Amino acid sequence: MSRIDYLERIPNNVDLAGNRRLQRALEEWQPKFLDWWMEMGPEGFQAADVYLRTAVGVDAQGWAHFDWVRMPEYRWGIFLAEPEPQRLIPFGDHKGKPVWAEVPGEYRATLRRLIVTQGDTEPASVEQQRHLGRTCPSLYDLRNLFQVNVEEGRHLWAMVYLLDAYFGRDGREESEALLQRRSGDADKPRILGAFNEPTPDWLSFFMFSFFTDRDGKYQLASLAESGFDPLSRTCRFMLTEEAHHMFVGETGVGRIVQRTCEVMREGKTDDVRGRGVIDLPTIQRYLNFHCSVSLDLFGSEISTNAANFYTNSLKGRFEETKRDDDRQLKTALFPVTTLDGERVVTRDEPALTSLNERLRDDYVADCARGVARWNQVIARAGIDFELTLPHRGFHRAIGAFAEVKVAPDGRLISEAEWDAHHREWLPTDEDRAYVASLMTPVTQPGAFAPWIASPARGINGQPADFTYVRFTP
Ligand code: BYC
Repeated sequence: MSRIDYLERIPNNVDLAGNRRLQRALEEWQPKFLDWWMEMGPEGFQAADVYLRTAVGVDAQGWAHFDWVRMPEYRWGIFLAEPEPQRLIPFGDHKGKPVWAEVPGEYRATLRRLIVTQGDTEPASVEQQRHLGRTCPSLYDLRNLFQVNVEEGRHLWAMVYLLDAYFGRDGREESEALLQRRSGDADKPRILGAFNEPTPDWLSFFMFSFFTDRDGKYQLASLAESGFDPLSRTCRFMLTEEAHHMFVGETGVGRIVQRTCEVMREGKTDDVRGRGVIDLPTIQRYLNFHCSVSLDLFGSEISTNAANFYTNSLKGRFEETKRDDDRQLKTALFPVTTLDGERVVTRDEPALTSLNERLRDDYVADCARGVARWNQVIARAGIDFELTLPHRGFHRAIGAFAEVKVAPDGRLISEAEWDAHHREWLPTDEDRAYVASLMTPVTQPGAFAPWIASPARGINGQPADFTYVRFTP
């Protein structure tokens, strides 16, 4: 397997030492990144020793090494998946030609925009989560939060490498700007909507990791098909890390659901707010919120941008190489759920301009599988309740549904009906205050906050009472 050189100031498997100009650019950016990390990264824990995994190779097997690290000393680096020999462009107008090792001049601006948009989400999520350590439900969860955070930091490095290596001065300026924008800032916000929403509590964090990180999976998988090979290889390795983030989200919500169900059974009641756990309707409202803002991240149903990304062989479909159509889609159609006047309809649209929607479909199907697993937890407890994904038109700010009000069940409704009912569908101030009231930190090894079940197993096979984070006195 291709080892990563850890003797370098910036660990990498891209022979940085052989490219002095690039090495200098990245070494100039490194202290700025660290300043950003100290200012905007996990608050209050920069001196703690955390049991973190670090990539030591880029193979699917055995790529991670676990050890104690202070987060500012984490070895953020540049890791690309191994090149596929003789890889050919899998789709679009350039299908069948050798992949590009350099940026084609005519696609420079478009590619830069795609890479910046992706890169911007990574520091944004760290900023959104920076206060959560203070209210961790356990050392196990605290460690998982920090693992996610350092890896999002590494994903920023991944995009900055592409910008600095392939986009010259413009790229270096973009790399600086990625450290300047701030999640939720009125003057210099992050680019995409969901990354400006606060993540105030751990239920939000787990929902974000389930829904929003999963958008990351689908966007990265589409970019991993790119004809621009360095982008493809970068995204392929990022996907390996991303899987853990979604695990954190899915098992986090699953453990909350499990604990709630236990308390419902013990007390033979669904009125559990007085009993220190999060009631299922509140979990549903958080789900509705995070699902809908994440659906927005796929862009409009009909998008000429998406068509151009595909036609230019820059951004493919999910699992593009497994599709057995012509992979150019010039005459193909795709069923798109959208608005027709006052009605929600599904109608055939040109496949090329529908690519955002197609990716959203793949995403929704994946989300549904996770929700079904949560419902198994509820069913096993013998409780008559089902969590459901809201209709894709619900609470949207991007695309056709942004213009109208849609109920979670997909009915188009009036403003008055929305006003009368939205408190049943989205987290209310009371919900958020209640969830916040449960967020008291638990830091004894092996202990868990009363609103969340313990995990099925420890990280890297560690025992239940393992001290995942050591605080310095
Ligand atoms: N908020 O043609 P349209 C992750 C803009 S998450 C604000 O439909 P397009 C992660 C759009 O930019 C994955 N603006 O859009 C997860 C466009 O502006 P311009 C992130 C939005 O281009 C957790 C205009 O509206 N990766 O990795 O087809 C933790 C017209 O829209 C939004 C990527 O996003 C929005 N939600 O599709 C950490 C991949 N949506 O160009 C990390 C790269 C659209 O007219 N990005 N707009 O000025 C893309 O592939 C595309 O840019 C998008 C949008 C899918 C985002």
